[in-house]
Amino acid sequence: MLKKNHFILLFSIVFCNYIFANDGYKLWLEYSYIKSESLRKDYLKTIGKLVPSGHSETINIGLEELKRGFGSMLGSEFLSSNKNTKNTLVFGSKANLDKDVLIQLGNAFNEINEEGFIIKSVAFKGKNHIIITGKTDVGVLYGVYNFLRLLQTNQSIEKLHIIDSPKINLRVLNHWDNLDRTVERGYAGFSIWDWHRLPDYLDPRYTDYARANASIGLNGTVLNNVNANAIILTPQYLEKVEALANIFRPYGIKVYLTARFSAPIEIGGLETADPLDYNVINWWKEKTKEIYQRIPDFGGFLVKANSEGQPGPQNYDRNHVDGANMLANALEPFGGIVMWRAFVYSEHDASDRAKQAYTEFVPYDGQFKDNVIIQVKNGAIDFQPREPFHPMFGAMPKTPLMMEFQITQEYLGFSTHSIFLPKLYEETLHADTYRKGKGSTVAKDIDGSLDGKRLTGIAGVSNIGNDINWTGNSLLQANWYGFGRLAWNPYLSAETIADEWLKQTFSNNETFIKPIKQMMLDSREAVVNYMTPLGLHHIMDTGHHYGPGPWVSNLSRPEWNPVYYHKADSLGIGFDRTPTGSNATAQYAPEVANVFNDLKSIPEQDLLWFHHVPWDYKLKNGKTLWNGMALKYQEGVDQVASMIKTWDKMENYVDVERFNNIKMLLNIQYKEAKWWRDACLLYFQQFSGMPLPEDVEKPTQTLDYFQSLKFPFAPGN
Ligand code: GCW
Repeated sequence: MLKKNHFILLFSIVFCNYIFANDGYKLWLEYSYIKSESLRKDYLKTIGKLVPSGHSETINIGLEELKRGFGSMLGSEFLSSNKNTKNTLVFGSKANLDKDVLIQLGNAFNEINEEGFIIKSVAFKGKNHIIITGKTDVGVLYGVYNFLRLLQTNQSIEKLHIIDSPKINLRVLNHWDNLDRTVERGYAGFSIWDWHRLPDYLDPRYTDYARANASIGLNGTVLNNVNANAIILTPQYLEKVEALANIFRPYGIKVYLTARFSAPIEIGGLETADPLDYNVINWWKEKTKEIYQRIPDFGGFLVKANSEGQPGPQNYDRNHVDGANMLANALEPFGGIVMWRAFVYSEHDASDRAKQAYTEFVPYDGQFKDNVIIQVKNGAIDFQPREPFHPMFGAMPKTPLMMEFQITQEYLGFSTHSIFLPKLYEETLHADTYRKGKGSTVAKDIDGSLDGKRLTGIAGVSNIGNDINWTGNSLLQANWYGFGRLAWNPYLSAETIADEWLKQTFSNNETFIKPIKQMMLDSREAVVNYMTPLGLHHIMDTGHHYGPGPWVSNLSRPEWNPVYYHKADSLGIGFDRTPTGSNATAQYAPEVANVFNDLKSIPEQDLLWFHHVPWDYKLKNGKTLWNGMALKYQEGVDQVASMIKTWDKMENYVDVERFNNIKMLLNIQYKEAKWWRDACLLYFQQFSGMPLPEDVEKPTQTLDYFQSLKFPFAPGN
């Protein structure tokens, strides 16, 4: 017979596991029980009965989400207390609201777009109500998640009057997922799309993915890699895509596919993929029709053409406009769009790689069809820890430009390095292009307000895989979250995002929030410091891009070699992109170019991106370039050491599982930060011929050792 203390023991084992085990799967939809009784009581009193208006899958998802959120945050009291109250929480779209309710909302609907929402507290007929509404059911769902966020972050829900709409139309994740489930540049396991078992086996994770995206306002997903495989467009695979689209639809998420330009040859049996060829045009028209028969709200195609060996219109002496417009014509009758990537650089073009996209695209401004949007990476090279904004932003006033950020950390230490990317995103979005005078920020080009563009978009290359916690490192969930929040509103600050993410994901306790928020906000600069300080770039080891490789110089294409980017020699270091060098600065507005060209005005963080300067060049702090650079590397290492210290103090505020996940990864990051520092400084020292300043730790190994390291199985390659 079990004795009383056995029960206690059993209970505490179960209970402890419940409290202390958390694999991170729930992301920011943790809905932790609200510990403050008075806050819980306030919430319970104010919310009252749930009254959905209208019937749809989307409204039902909203209802289930509210029940789940309230049940979990407010506990069983929620179910009992709201029976005896007169208060209600009414949610439904405009068309389904009662007249009494509508009157209370006045003109608010004029202030939102199709995906926007209104959350308002009103009192009438002696009762209090909270209304969550929008023009569409999906708008209502966004409102529901926003309302839940208020509780998750312990905010007041009295006298609510929130009116909000997304500022950007297309808010999409790009999955670089291959059909064999490997993920190009993916560091969180394999692809979550189980193509083999689709369409019959619908992994519950697909629904959880859709929930997570809807909760931050993302409304599109490109399922497959931009280095595309035409097989995704065959009926066998389209049936699988259709199954995913059906799951995502009620969450407001559209499915897009990458279109391999040579698909008419590979799966269509044609001899050419020339975009002006009648049979090719027709093939794409028929293929598009076939897709829409299955998926009536299919979003459209994302295309990487004539880039890094991918086929494209230039194979047939045609140009980007010919290629993009041909696909756009096929999609137009169904309302689909083409996202045509500007990530191009050619082995036949000897000019500075940083100039090539602008040179190839800007002359075509105004020539693309209305349903084409050009997808431009945040910087002109390739997702580096820091890049000046891409000069194409602001430079094509008649062409919609879509931002492409990388959420996965190809050049940023993979999922091992804890870095909070909204700091990087914010820097690019706030950058001023000066195309229409001061204040012409990149964000204003992206949201269309600078030139009155109607089609607007932003894409993030996903960091999601089938690891239990989605992103391999629990802290990196914040980058998926933060990308979504900035896609909704590119003017949000990284600090706000860190604050709300931490509260939803971990705890509202200020003793935890304050130091960890600061740690996140500083983490991006730490990575820049120990990898590529002062404007250095693309010095990662080649191919896999894991770890330092500034010495690599033997690859066939010059611009694949790190030496191409840092140009270190006995005289100095850096890439001269001013008029005395490649003159890439001329692609910016004169106000910006002047700042970059002049050593007196260039921000030091971009110094070596734009200038080749001598080793004894004087930095603003009076130190020589060599000493300053060495100290930056050391600073980066020290910053990671302090991240570890900060995290170690948090043991009592975080469940064991996530605490250890992050702790172990931070320790690896520390090792790798030192590796970066030592390898880069030893290598560059050969050119500077100068000793390391005193405050820089002695290298742990020789340069030969670092150069001998090989990583044949580095992930994501
Ligand atoms: O960053 C480079 C990557 C490639 C990638 C390419 C691109 C999908 O090394 O892996 O290909 O950019 O963005 O197309």
